[in-house]
Amino acid sequence: MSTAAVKNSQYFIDLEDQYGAHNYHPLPVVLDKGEGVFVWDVEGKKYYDFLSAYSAVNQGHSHPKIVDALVEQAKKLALTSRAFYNSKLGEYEQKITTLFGFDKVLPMNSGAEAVETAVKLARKWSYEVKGISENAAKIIVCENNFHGRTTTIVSFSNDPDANQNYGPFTPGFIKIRYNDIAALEEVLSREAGNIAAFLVEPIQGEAGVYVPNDGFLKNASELCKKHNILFIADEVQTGIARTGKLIACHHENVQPDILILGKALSGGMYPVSAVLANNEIMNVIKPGQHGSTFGGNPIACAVAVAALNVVEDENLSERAEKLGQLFRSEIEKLITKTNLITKVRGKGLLNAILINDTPDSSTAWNICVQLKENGLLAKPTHGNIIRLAPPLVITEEQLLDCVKIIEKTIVEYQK
Ligand code: IF1
Repeated sequence: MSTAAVKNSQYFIDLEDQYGAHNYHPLPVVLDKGEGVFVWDVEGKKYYDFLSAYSAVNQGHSHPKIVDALVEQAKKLALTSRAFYNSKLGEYEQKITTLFGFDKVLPMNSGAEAVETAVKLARKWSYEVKGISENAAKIIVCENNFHGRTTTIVSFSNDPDANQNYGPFTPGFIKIRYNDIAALEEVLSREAGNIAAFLVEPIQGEAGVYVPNDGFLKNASELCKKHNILFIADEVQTGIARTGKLIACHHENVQPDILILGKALSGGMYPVSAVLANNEIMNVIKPGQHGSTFGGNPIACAVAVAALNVVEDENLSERAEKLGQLFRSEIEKLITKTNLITKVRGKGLLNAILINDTPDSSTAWNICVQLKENGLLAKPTHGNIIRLAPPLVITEEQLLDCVKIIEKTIVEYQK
């Protein structure tokens, strides 16, 4: 065979299959290029991206302003560690704290690291400020949560894929049903004295874009306040304009005690995550007590400032709100014409359609393969649900074009 083997999709799939750990089962498409709402595979086929790297690419692929920030900063200074000050961190910290309304930020890289940081911060606060006795602090979490992949985080997952045979697990977590204010009240009335925090996703992403009842977040945050418990919002996926507000908590005028951000904080350009809190909480962590080699590095700071500026300059929250309503109303129309989709739900441009089949059937997967053939990329999540989350820079015309692709795919699939 000639040495110039064709580097087609199959070539790259085979390489990953042979040399990479099998911890993912990707759709069979090999992406090579992205711009705005579009991605292209190695054969040059163009797709609408309706995953946005799990809501990391809210600002669109390779946004020129974010690319420029990355390139300029990479040429100048990439990494100093936190052993020294750098000329990018302070202004980034000022920007993010002002925008989200907190005294301070603690910069990390991945979402999971930021969740870990929030857990450590809440525990430390609970011993040093609230006065819980040593090692007794508990954190309330929700069933079907997804907060990342570290050993502590999977310790409080109830998804067997996430935690089976990864034990022993970190103790100190109490699980309640999501969207169940009575369950929260019950735990708090029983043992609020030993509880540090309530950790919650404002919309459960991995569970299938599960939106809680109106008032749940507000009531939960008020209960927490009443019992001197920190309300921690994991907005790694819902944050940064995705749901039609800067953070999903703003839909209910809730300001969390601790806010966790990641993903779109960098427009997906670079791993950048953040934990925000006010001084009374954040000041319990002293020099040497937490950190990260890369957290707060100059590239991350430059990229995040650019990514946040794009969110503001291009009114991405308002766009997500308006286009999300349009999208759901269009899908509602489709539902009247098919029995393959039973429901559309979501907020802003974080939506999901429920497929009319058993949770363990492969219908959602097969539909996603067909969507791919028709030029739109989406991924099924738990229980025959398809998450639909395009970059927020999508235009109304493009969105309606995507509705047509979805409709065509569903109609074809039924035949
Ligand atoms: C994967 C899901 C999305 C998150 C919330 C923390 C993290 C995530 C609310 C951790 C990450 C990702 C990870 C990704 C799949 C993806 C996901 F399907 F698993 F649930 F987005 F919907 N908090 N979610 O959603 O952030 O450490 O990954 O930066 O492949 O595991 P990370």
